[in-house]
Amino acid sequence: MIPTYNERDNLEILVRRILDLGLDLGIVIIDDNSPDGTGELADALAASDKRIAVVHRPVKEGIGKAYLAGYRYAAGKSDCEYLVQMDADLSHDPAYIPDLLKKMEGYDFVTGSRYYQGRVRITNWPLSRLILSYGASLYVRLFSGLAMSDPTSGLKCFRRKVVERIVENGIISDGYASNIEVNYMCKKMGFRTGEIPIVFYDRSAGSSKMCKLSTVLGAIAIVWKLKFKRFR
Ligand SMILES: Nc1nc2c(ncn2[C@@H]2O[C@H](COP(=O)(O)OP(=O)(O)O)[C@@H](O)[C@H]2O)c(=O)[nH]1
Ligand SMILES: [Mg+2]
Repeated sequence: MIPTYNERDNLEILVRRILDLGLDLGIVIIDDNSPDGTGELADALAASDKRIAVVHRPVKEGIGKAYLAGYRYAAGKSDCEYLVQMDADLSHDPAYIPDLLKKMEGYDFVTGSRYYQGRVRITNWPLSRLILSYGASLYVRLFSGLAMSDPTSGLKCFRRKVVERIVENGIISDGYASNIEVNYMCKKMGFRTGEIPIVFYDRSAGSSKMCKLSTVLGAIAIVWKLKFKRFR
């Protein structure tokens, strides 16, 4: 599952690299009516290969809602055993997909961690972005009790039963805090949670959609909101 907003220069390269893995998989692209034509490119890719599907959302409502649309799509697919979620901007190397799937043998939910065992593996990020991300991971661990080295990572793999439970419970966050929320939810629902180390490559094409202020506020708030949420 790949959420996209203005990723025309990255999407096709990513899709080719995923398909070149030779795995038994399908790709679903969740596009929020990108002004740069990413949605049309996704349609053209889907028309050329039946393993590719596109969910078009009429307006940009944030990555949390886009993720939820992808989870809904996967939850309804009886032939979907695992769902891998990754960014479109080539920050998440598709070569990690086999590693995620291997790790899933003993887990229900696995994340790709940029801070595995305390070592930072990120290329080309400005220091301000690294401080924000690492600070968020410390904050989340301290106040939510989540024992994960990278609770804001967007690279994740779920068993379908986990995705179904997420859909049933819904997601409160609109933005990037949704990654924290999903991790917390999986833990609260009692799923076995694992991690693999990954190197995160900063995007070389297009631009980040993350607004630092709203992400910080969203991350601070979600940890406390979730303490009061009951999960089904
Ligand atoms: N569908 C959709 N995708 C989004 C939205 N915001 C971000 N994305 C996608 O989510 C992924 C991560 O966003 P990105 O801007 O790279 O965030 P960063 O890597 O944290 O700076 C990329 O594939 C984006 O295109 C959104 O509102 N809707
Ligand atoms: Mg990115």
